[in-house]
Amino acid sequence: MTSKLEALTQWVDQAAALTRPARIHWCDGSQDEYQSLVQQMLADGTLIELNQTTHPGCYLHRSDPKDVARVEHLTLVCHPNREDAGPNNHWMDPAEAHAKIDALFDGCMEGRTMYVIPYCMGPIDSPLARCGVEITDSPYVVANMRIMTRMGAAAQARIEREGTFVKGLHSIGELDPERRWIMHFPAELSIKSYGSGYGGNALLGKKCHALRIASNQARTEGWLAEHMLIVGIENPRGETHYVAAAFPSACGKTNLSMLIPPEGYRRDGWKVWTIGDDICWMHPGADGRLYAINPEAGFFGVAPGTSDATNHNAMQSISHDTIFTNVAVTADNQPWWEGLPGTPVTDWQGRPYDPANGPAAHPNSRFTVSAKQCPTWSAQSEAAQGVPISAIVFGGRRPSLLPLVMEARDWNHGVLMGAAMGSETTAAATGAVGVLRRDSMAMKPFCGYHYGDYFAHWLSFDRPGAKLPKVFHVNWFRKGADGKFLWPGFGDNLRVLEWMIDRVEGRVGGVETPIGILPGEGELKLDGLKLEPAKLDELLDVDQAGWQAELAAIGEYLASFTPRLPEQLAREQQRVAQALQGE
Ligand code: SAT
Ligand code: MN
Repeated sequence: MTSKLEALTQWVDQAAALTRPARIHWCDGSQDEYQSLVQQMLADGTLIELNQTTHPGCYLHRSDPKDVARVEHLTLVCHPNREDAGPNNHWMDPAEAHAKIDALFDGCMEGRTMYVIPYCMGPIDSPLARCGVEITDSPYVVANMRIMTRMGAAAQARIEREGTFVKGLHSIGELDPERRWIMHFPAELSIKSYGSGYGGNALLGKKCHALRIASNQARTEGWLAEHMLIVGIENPRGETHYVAAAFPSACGKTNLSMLIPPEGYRRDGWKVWTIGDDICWMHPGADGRLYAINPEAGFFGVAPGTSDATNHNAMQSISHDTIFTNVAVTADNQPWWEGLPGTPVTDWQGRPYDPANGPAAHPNSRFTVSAKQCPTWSAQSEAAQGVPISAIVFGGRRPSLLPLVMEARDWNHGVLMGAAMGSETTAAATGAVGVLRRDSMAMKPFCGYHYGDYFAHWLSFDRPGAKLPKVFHVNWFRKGADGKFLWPGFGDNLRVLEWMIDRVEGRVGGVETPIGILPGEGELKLDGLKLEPAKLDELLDVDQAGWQAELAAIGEYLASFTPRLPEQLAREQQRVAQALQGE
């Protein structure tokens, strides 16, 4: 039998035999190591120094212009049995997939350094955390992984103790979109990624491990790996409720996780605590509640639109020791993007800024920063047992129909709300922007197995002894006839979160409707907000004909997961459809 340590060294040896690097560097995660990588990348142009007076420790990376987002058509989930991948994933036979990508890996690191990155997703001493090792030839990936995960010696020690880890092999290859694959082998706990240096394709701890592989582990081990932020809301009495919320990429998860309470709330003593902005692992605890950890240690946030007005906490976080990718720069070498004051002189590709070339910063330009730099960072982020979740929230960009907020009548209904989620597409993935697509639980690009089985897994949490969170659906993006957003969003979203917490605590009754429970008259606290009553009516309106059509569309969408669609979920859809008929 091979020892636990040998499992790791053998795999590294195999990867080295395939890719033939000039040298191998085992990352210890130290500050010295980070600094020397930065120096090396500054020397070869991978990083560009930004203004060190205004932005100490901040650097800019310009990616290949054809490598700026996730590539869903090249992202495969290679289960031995095709059916297990479901219609929600691209699939290839594992043997064929290995052969295809190994041909690309063959000798690809010649003359390059191979970096071995042991990392831990979640607090290093948490039983809920899981480890992985990423092998890469990109120092940019190493630097980002150091910010985004608990990386280095401590993670390696845990891996040598446990023996099990997710194996991730990555090379930037030639950065040729024609020679690019992001492959997942859930049965082997392994990932192979070739030809891209972009975040979600290359930082393998993130979407590849913490969602696509982990969703498979979660299914067999009885927990949930979700595309959710985790935020703590502390009321003036000092009680904190934790909320987990799923929105598709680039729909404001980072903003909601760092929300600044409106003026009156701040005066009254409300506080917001950030645990995570993108990924949430939830396990049932001994008391029946769901406990969540953020497997990540940093934020890989969308830059455009981030400003002191929209997210002051993010701006504070990224004022130092941050890696910016594909943003523009100003005359005095500060990072710049659309939504910030000032003017760009150089665009994201390094060209003199010319509006004729489009936005100065790429719409999916990003910042990578340690979560600890956030003023609202919660020490509970390090809690080994996680934080108890009071409410789960689903949402998307829906310009019409979906009300500002609604509550599911029970868990099954909540699962239906999550499964039915839809959103307009954004720049976070390649492809058309602004098209409505169903994105169940915001996991369409990230659920590593058949959606039908995934819905069944969600439903299975409702069992004797479970004390499940309440489930809500929100829509911050509803527009009026004038095409303008009806709801101010950002800090004012706390008003909606407060209503949810009031519901959790049984302080308000809500109003039952066929689509769920909506806030009753006066239950949403709107003092200090200039919102015309007609707008509020529109935000909370239930358009019966529109909803009947929506339920029919949801029914059709769910049917696409037959024969693995759980009967319970089909029945739940029929129940709501019938309730709408009966109105
Ligand atoms: O590219 S990432 O997957 O890391 C970010 C996102 O799309 O949510
Ligand atoms: Mn995301």
